[in-house]
Amino acid sequence: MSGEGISSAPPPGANQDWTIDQGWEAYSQADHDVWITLYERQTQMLNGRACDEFLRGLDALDLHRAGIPDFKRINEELQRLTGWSVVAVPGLVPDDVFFDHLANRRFPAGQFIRTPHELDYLQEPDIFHDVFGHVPMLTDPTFADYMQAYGEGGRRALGLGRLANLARLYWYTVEFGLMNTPEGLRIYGAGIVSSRAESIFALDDPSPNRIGFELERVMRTLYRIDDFQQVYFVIDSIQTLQEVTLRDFGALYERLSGASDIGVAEIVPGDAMITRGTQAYARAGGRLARAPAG
Ligand code: HBI
Ligand code: FE
Repeated sequence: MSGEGISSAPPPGANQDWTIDQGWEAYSQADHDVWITLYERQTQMLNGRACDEFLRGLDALDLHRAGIPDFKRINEELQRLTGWSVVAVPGLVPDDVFFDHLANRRFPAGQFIRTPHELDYLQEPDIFHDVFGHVPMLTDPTFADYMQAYGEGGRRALGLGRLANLARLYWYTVEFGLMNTPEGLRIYGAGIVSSRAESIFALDDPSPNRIGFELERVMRTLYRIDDFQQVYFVIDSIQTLQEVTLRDFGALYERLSGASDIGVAEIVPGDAMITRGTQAYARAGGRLARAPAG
């Protein structure tokens, strides 16, 4: 998630906007098998866990069991549904490049896939996280607009020096968001839906706090990139998320520049508690401190 600074040059072989050819024909059978393994274990689990928008998107794109999808194929349907497309990139791209793609309704997706030895944890976003995790939500028209607005807002935040605040909004919504529905809590965050262990932890474990989404609160909250989250923020719907983030953030950034950060396990006055977590998991040292993920 941490970009690599502004205006660094693209790596050799990449275009000026950091895109590369997906090179779909060059994936090996072992690469496709990793996709199939991950795809099957996630889809089995996500009924009743992922939100309807995500599950509908997965169906619409027909991210089938045959292996790594060809972007040419998914882009036809994605273009038709919301005008978005997926473009291949080598890995993390600089913040300004990332925002420019989003503002133009292009989602940059890692071209490579993890090895069979790192099915559960890897640092850089690969094609499974990016395509399975992010792209289904981009078939939802409201979420599609939210992501474009994030790209536009990102360019603005960069200019104003408030990117740290805006990145927290992305983290706690696009990556790790939960949604309150009449059927119960559901996942919409890509970092959760693309992880077997966190898809269970985020909804069922007594450890993390689950708190009603409040924009300013979220933008003040630190996050961790090395383990399961200690707090999840819960929206009522994609529509309400889009409505509260549509307004101009100028005044908000002013207030944030004088406000203190909030720790990952902190509860502050005004929090709408959905679950008060025990934090038992984090206190016991977490996953990565104990043993390699299995
Ligand atoms: N690049 N490929 C890729 N994917 C991301 O999610 C990403 C990125 N560059 C920067 C970035 N995210 C974040 O720093 C911003 O959302 C703040
Ligand atoms: Fe992501």
